[in-house]
Amino acid sequence: MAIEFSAGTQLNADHVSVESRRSRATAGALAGLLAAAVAVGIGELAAAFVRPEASPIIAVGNRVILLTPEAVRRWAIRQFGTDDKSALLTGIYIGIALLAIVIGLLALRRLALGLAGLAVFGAFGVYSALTAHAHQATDVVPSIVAAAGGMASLWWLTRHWSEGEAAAGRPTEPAAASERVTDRRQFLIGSASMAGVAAATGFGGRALQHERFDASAARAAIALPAPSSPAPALPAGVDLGKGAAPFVTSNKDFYRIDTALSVPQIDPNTWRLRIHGLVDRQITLSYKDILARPLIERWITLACVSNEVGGQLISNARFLGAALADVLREAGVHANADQLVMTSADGMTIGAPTAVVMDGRDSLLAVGMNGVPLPVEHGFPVRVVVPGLYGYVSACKWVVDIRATTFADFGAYWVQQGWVQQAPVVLSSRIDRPSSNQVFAVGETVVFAGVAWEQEVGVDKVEIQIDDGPWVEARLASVPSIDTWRQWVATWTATAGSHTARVRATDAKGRLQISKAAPPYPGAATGYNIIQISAR
Ligand SMILES: Nc1nc2c(c(=O)[nH]1)N[C@H]1C(S)=C(S)[C@@H](COP(=O)(O)O)O[C@H]1N2
Ligand SMILES: [Mo]
Repeated sequence: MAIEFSAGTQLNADHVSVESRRSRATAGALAGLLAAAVAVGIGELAAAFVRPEASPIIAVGNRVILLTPEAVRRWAIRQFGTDDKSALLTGIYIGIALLAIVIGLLALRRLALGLAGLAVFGAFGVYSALTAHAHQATDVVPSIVAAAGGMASLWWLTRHWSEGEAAAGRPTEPAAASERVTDRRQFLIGSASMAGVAAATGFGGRALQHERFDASAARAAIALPAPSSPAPALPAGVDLGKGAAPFVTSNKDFYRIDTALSVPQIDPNTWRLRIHGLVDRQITLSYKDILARPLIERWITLACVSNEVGGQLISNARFLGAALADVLREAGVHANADQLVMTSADGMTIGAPTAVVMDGRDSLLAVGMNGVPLPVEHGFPVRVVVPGLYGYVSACKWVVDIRATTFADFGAYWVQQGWVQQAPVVLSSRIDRPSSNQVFAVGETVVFAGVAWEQEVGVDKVEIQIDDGPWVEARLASVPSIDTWRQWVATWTATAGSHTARVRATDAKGRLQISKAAPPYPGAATGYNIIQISAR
């Protein structure tokens, strides 16, 4: 650290001013950063006594997500994929650090300005907490306490620095030199302790949040009942073993897309699902009620509408759950209720077409995934899964409310962002192997492998084309149902030069995949997955 505080040296006037300006800037930046760190830490600790979502960082992050234009959000998903949340949090920390430095520098000039800066910070936290979906009144507390802690720290640090500076400005006064040393020493000791306080409250607060709110212990205690209608045994040959994505995606590899910066931690014992709106009778189900229903288990491939051609935002798992259509029939959904608006514990709304959900497909109130209770980040305790619909119009995680209404009456979250209102999965195919730009030897047998999907319809044919050659039919893997993706494999003998390889699928209704390239927004990407390879 470049803070100069040895009082004995007598420097010439020019040197002193440059030197002291430099150390003043360092001190200001340090004071600002430490004040912000203390604020963030105290905010985390306070959130441990309210709830994790009330952490100022999380509240502000969620607000930033809501304030971010949809185009930027799409860019972030394209750039960072499922790491979009860490990218956002990193951005927020960097932003806070930069603002904190400015606030610290201001504070050394005029303390009131620095304090006002921190107050604005706190106010933004309060505003974020108050405007979050599904917020609670006490959510503002951590932001207020955090701002107060940050302001106190800034005040203390700048006071000690300024008093040291004032003493340094009275060089003829015999007591001044030692006063300056004492103040500078206090500034440094204070800084170190504040760094300690920030780390202890920050990390301790996070740990305490986990301790008090983590749903994983409750999840671990759950024994899922056996399904009354088990998933079909996987036929031989669902995996061709040639480099396509594995037929079953493990829970840890399953893609994750949601707006939840802090994953909702729900106690299954207090969880309730309310079904209401345009229904004959409102129904409220507990987790036990769901488990007591006949459970069905199905292989279902879930896809995200934001998936680019060739993208990874699609996975396949064995889901276990209660039949959603049965529950809706018991509630007596009115004929005019063309939309089911599902709300999650964090306030996300997802709207699905009632007719599609109830057309006989295996729409689930899912509780299990690949033989275990739903992972917390995939919607524990209960989520919706509707085969054949993109996640954003069906697969509500942490679902707590289903309201029968109309599309005319309500636009769900993503639809308000401009995504199309109703979105059946589009017939698509992907090349998983070889990787783009891979180089082969002339005469070598090149193995192409990948997956194709159109849930609820099924894939009947996959073809690859090298350059302008003929379309060559690939060998298809077996599938347990039309609700999953399907592996394919094809071979080609490499000829010299660089080549373009493309893939296309035909569905069980004989329809060819759309060749026109279009980006995901506003209603699913189309176009063939194309890669370049070469041989020499
Ligand atoms: N509560 C909630 N549910 C949600 C979302 C969300 O942001 N919040 N995202 C949806 C989207 S866009 C998709 S693609 C799927 C992804 O589910 P997964 O994360 O389990 O793969 O969840 C859907 N359900
Ligand atoms: Mo999605």
